[in-house]
Amino acid sequence: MTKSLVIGQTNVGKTCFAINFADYLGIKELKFTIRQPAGFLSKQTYELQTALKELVCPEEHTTKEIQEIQLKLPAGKGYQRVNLIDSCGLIEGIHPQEEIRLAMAQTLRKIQESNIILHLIDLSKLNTRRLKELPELDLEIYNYCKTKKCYAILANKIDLKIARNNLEFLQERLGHEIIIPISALYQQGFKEVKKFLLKNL
Ligand SMILES: Nc1nc2c(ncn2[C@@H]2O[C@H](COP(=O)(O)OP(=O)(O)OP(=O)(O)O)[C@@H](O)[C@H]2O)c(=O)[nH]1
Ligand SMILES: [Mg+2]
Repeated sequence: MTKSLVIGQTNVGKTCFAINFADYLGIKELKFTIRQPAGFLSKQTYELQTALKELVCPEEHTTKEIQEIQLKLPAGKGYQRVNLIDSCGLIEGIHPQEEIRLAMAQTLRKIQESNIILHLIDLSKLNTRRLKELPELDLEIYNYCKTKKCYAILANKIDLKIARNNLEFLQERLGHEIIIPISALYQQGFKEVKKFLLKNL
């Protein structure tokens, strides 16, 4: 089955996107397969609201493992299946906690195994940088994935005013065609994400 990895810095909205995108596709019960960095595998089923409450959080590194959900995308008279993989957020430099370092290494391994990369960038964070420059980590993901993988940037938190101002900067810097503006929280831009996935399954 096609594997689509949701990747990005910590706290950009990866888990919120994975859960709400599943909701958008009509999934009532979220069945996660959880892969710990040490290799242990478990399953967990959530109601939508419980998943949002327990797994989405303003703290950094809420997700410390791989969380996979199987999605069915309506295509013609049938469905196309895709495995949506939520991952531990990445940071620049070396994290002091071993648990997080191992989880980040697991995320990096998943890049190799995945067919499609959905790279989330938090638009609202872009202008906290003095030169309005893109974070090095996002540039590295972009440079690696754009040539090797089927790749899109999901420019997240477009519901925030500050984010809308920064979208233009991102588009100028990396090109319009690769960027899909979304709000993971309010399910905006999901039609375009679905279209992108269907085109590439
Ligand atoms: N305004 C706004 N907030 C969002 C959006 N998406 C996510 N958030 C908020 O951003 C915070 C982080 O969301 P998560 O989904 O936990 O982010 P993550 O990337 O999975 O974070 P880690 O697992 O900790 O790396 C939460 O407080 C969310 O409510 C969005 O589209 N708009
Ligand atoms: Mg998360």
